[in-house]
Amino acid sequence: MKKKILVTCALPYSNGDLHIGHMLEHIQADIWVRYYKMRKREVWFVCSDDTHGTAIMLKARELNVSPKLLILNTFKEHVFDFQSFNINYDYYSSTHHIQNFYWTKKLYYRLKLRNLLQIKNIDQLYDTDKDIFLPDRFVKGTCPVCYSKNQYGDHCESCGSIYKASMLISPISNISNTIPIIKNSKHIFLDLSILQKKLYQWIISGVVNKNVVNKIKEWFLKDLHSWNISRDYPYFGFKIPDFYDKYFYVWLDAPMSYISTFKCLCNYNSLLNFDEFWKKNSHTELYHFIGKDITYFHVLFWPLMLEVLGFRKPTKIFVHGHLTFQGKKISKSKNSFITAKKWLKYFDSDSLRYYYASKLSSKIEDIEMNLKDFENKINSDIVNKVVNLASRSSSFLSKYFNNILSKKIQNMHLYQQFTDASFEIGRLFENREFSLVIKKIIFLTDIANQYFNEQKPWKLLLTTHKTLLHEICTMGINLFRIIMTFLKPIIPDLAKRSESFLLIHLSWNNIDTPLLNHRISIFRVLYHRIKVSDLNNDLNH
Ligand code: NOT
Ligand code: ZN
Repeated sequence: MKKKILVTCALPYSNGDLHIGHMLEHIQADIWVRYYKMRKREVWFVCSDDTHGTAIMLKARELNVSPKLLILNTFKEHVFDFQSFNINYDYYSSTHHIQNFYWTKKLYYRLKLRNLLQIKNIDQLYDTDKDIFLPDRFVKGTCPVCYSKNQYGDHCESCGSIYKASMLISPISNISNTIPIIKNSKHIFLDLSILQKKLYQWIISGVVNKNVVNKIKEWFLKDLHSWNISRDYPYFGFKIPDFYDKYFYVWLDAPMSYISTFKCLCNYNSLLNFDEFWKKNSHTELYHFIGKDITYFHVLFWPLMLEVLGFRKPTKIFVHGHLTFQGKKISKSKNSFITAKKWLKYFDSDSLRYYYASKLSSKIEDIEMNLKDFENKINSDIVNKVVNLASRSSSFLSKYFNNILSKKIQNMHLYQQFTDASFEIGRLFENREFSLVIKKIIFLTDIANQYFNEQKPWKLLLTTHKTLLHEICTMGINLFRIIMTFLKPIIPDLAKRSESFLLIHLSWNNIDTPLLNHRISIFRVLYHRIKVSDLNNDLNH
């Protein structure tokens, strides 16, 4: 019996639209999940909105709405966008959900019970104009070590030093452009020594990509002190039970949402057993898809939380690189900001899914979105190769054979060569080597089209070669069917249209038997050629 699987993606923040950079991860995970579902594995896929923290509070102020209204509206938009890209979550929740509050409190009480929390008095920068304590990213100043100007509150990009924001020289608040004051307040710190003692071996034992392991060793060398898990009022988040004006830091309750969202799914689906997935020696598998920028939280704090709760640890953490556009991280470059909705104004979702798949691997390198390359790839692979195969075969079938496939195919040997590829393609899907999946599929598609060219069905005389013509076109349709079966996890919309055309359900398990003596439907254009000039014009305005 194959193990059951639980898959998560990183939680998008509730303070803005989803853009195509977010989609990279959700598409990557969704393809993986769809593949396993197609192979009849039991897979559950969950995620939620990340609703707490200073950034969300400030965004709500800017829009002049309450944070609760902001996260509610954003939630609807995010759910809509994910659906539009066929990201098929079994449950999508919110970190503000009561279930998540329950788990966050549970974690807190466990931490307390194990004596892992300490109260310390610390100095922090306070913006008197906006009345908030400034998170490190919201303040800039001169590095106290090398005196470089314009450095963030936690580290210097010029000399690499790490320091406390209160040590910055001439600090300026990024929110109000005023000089912050230093204010002292009590905070709750989580003792991280348990990491060194219990978790180090586990963390470097192969749960993450090799390149990431070196980074982790560096973090351990630098000494892990303690982690501040509280924030002062005003803050949007969950209140800490024993204090009247303290809130849990967003990064404490966000990971809890992996647990609480799954719990919501269990409440909704009574066949699912929560403990089976989360208990210590669980026989299920747990996978997290994340971007490289949040590795720190997932390999250090997250397993620590699981340890304290007495839960299982992740099977693997899949780290990917960022999406870049003209060489810059997409979330940073203002005029190239392509939201999910803007994308769908110009193209369909399959096109983005296909393009990403053609570039994704198990490595953590960044991925460049190049619009010209995108246009070429979609038009050449999907339109000229894959769909062309169906269209050229079906034209004869409808003209002379009433859209009914022949009783045998012309080349069983070639057919088997295609079905045999399913082992390799399956393995590549499992290892997240999607670019190689596409390479292999396009290689097969080229062979199929070449087969058709060599047979020259248009030269066959109906009077003498009708059966041969029938079998060649049936062959073409059958190869198309195999190709679309392999592509189904990547481009589900085109797969659906192909199913309506072939009048079958594309399923991996029955490709060994060719489709014969079967009526297909009239061919209608399955995919339209794309052009990127309109989006380019939009971006340049
Ligand atoms: N909202 C965060 C981000 O960087 C991701 C939270 C992931 C959740 O976009 N948690 N954990 N662990
Ligand atoms: Zn410096």
